[in-house]
Amino acid sequence: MPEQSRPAVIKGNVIKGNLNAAGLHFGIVVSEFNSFITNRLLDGALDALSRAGATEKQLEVVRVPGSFEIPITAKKLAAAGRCDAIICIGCIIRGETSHYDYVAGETSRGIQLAQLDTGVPMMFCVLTCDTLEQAIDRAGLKSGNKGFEAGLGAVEMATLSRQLSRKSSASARKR
Ligand code: INI
Repeated sequence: MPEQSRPAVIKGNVIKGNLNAAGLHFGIVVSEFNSFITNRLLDGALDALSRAGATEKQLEVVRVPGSFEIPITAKKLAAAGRCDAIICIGCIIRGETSHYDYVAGETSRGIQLAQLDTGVPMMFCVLTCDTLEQAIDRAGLKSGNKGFEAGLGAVEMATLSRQLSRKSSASARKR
């Protein structure tokens, strides 16, 4: 018989981000393709950042032609060293050809590589939808605004990242 797990008697040192944007700097990369949707996602992200206490001085918005151009732009922005987190906003809608698969696949892969290469957290706020209606639902209608969620996620990851960097430099000093 497998041994039953018992309630934990120790909690461990839990490290978690918070929703206070004070002293942080954010980049937002927005695709112009399907701007009817991406501008609404941008509004949602800005709303979340402002509710977390961010002001305009703490933000920079960079516009790119399409989602495919988001990864290189986010990587360059991260490499410039100003941003604690970057929000990547796009909207890819399935068409009649396989173009969608290439754009969606490379955009998500590129954003993941960009955050792993630079160490700057990047929020994946790129909608990948079969229909325009699905995109509208996620840009402020039935399914909330994914930009707002990404904005909160950016603050949480930026504050978490700062804590982790402080901890690793403190433990390096002890050695
Ligand atoms: N870019 C998008 O952001 N969404 C789309 O739905 C889309 N479609 O369907 O083609 C799209 N294509 C453009 C692409 O991102 C590049 O800008 C283009 O291929 C030039 O590199």
